This record gives sequence, structure tokens and C-alpha cells, in this order.
Amino acid sequence: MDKTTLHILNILKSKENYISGEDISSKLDISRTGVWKHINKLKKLGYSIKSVSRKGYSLESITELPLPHEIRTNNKHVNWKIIFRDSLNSTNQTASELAIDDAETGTVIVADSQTCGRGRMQRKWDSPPGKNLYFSIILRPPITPLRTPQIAIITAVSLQKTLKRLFPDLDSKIKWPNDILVDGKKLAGILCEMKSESDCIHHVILGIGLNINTEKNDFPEEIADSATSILIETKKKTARAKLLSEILNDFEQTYNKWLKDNDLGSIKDEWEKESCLIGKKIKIKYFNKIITGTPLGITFSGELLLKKEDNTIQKIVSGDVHVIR
Ligand code: BTX
Repeated sequence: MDKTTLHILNILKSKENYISGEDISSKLDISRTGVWKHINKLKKLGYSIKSVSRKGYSLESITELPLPHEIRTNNKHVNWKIIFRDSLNSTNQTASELAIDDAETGTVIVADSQTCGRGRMQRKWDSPPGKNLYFSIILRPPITPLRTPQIAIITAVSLQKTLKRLFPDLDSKIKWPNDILVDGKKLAGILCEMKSESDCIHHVILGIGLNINTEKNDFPEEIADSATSILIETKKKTARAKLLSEILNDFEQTYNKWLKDNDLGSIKDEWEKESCLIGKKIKIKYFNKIITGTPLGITFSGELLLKKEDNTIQKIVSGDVHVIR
């Protein structure tokens, strides 16, 4: 958004009542037609602005879009830079192109919709416009590549923390390694991709898809029974910009704490408390093998500790988990 449009938006936000076009035009030293053009730009972005003759303009409600200037980040440990696009093929894809072009740690690519949103192993992530959050964070953590699987774990813990604080009635749980579920249905997915050499990481792209305002009938048939959204669970619509601000602020804290430690530290306990897998009988697809067992927890490095049917314990680095009901 250009500076003048943003300035007008801030003036409208600061007024409880109407402000005349003339007042705005003299404040900014632009013509009244100029003011009107900027007001129209704001309307196109989804701001509801009432204009009444002889009174002027009044902001009725802000946009539903998670636009950068609506996202309030703390910027304490991470210098966030938010980039918004209406539609991308995949925010992870765009983020990785920007990372190759030297984009800094803390750059976040947010899209209102994705045409080829992706999950793990080239699976698809359903990403319709106007409803949910799809975003990717570029990180350049000064750690060895061996620690990167922990990033999905700390992200899940941090996202779960945000959800529990903002939606205390939402019974969300973490499913290893990369999902947030409510009653077995997928609410959010985390996709962590990286570019590295054997001893150093160039960048990590941390992609998060969170279903917020999707109605049950909006999900494609193939995931209608396995996916859910905050709206379905709480019956309330949620503003995406505010939620994204909270997610980034919580992530910043968790990430910073994790960087200072050599392993998951106390995040391991938080993960175990919020996991939906511990004590359940599960099947894991791991390197073309199917292993069954019961998760006991995770290691400080983020591997799943699986007690197998022969009572031996195996550490699993990654895999697809199914709970056996
Ligand atoms: P995953 O491989 O664990 O999950 C993908 C599977 O989840 C799909 O095969 C499908 O069954 C189901 N699914 C697809 N879309 C949805 C949805 N909207 N809600 C619930 N279930 C769904 C999980 O991968 C990681 C997903 C990360 C998505 C983000 S969005 C921003 C970023 N950009 C990008 O391209 N991907 C990430």
C-alpha cells in the first residue's frame, strides 16, 4: 500500500466519527479528488468506508485480508517483514525463490489463496481465497542441519499455544510431526523445507496452513470428513490479521528460546503435554516400512519414541502416522 493511502487509513482509524474530504486533503496537501481516489483504493482492499455528503468519510470496518500493515508484530527477537499477495501458486515456493535471492530471516510470505498449496511428499493443501491463513516464514537459523526436524516441533508447540490462548474452548492437539488436530480432524499443517550443505543451513522455509473461516461444505469432498476449521469448531468467525500477529509473536519467543538451547529443552515437555498420540496405538509409514507401536514421547532431538509390539523402543525421525482406532 502506498504511503498516502496508508496515511489516510490511519487518519480514518484515529477518528471515531466522520472526517471531511476537505480536512484530509488539507492535512495531506492533496486534492479532494486525490483523497477520493485513495479512499477507493482502500474500499477495493476490503475496508468498509461510509461517505456521506457534508460529513465526509468514516471507517466502518477493516478489511478481512491479512495485509502487512494490519499485522502487529513485536519484532523483539525477529525482524519481521511481511509480504502479502492475493494469490500465489505456493507461499513455500515463493519464499524459497526469495530466500535464494537473499531475503532475510523473518521474511513472511502470506497469500489469500494458493493454486498449488503443497503438503508433505507433494500432497496438496486446499487453499481457497477469503478464509484461511497460508504463509511461509524464511529462517536462517545458525544451527546444524541435524536440528532442522525440531523446527516443525517447536512450530506446532507455539501454534498450539496461540490457539489455546485465543480459543480456550478449542480442543486442539498436536500430532507428530506436523499437524494440529481437533478430535482427529486436521486444523493446521506445517511444512518445513530447507536448503543446506552437510554442515550448514542456507535457509529453512516454514510453511503453515491454518483453516480459520472455512465452512464444512466448503472443503473438497475428499477431505470433508478429515478436515476442520476454527469456524466449524467455535461457530465464530476470526480476523486473520490479528490471529497471524499472535502466531508470529508467539513463534518469535519459542524460536528464540529454542535457538539458545542445544536441543528442544522444555519444549519437549510442552509437546508431550499437548500431543494426541501418546499412549495410542499407531501405525507409521517409515522408509517404505509400516511399523506399529505406542508413542511414549519424543527425544530432545525431536524423534518419536515408539514402543513396538515386541517391547523394544525405536526412535523415528520422520513418517506418516495413523492412529489405529
Ligand atoms: P500433509 O502432507 O501432512 O497434509 C496434506 C494432506 O492433508 C492432504 O493429502 C489432504 O488429505 C489433507 N488436506 C489438504 N488440504 C487440507 C486442508 N486445507 N485442511 C485439512 N486437511 C487438508 C501438511 O501436509 C502441511 C501443509 C502445509 C500447507 C502450507 S500452506 C502455506 C505453505 N505453502 C504451501 O504450499 N504449503 C504450506
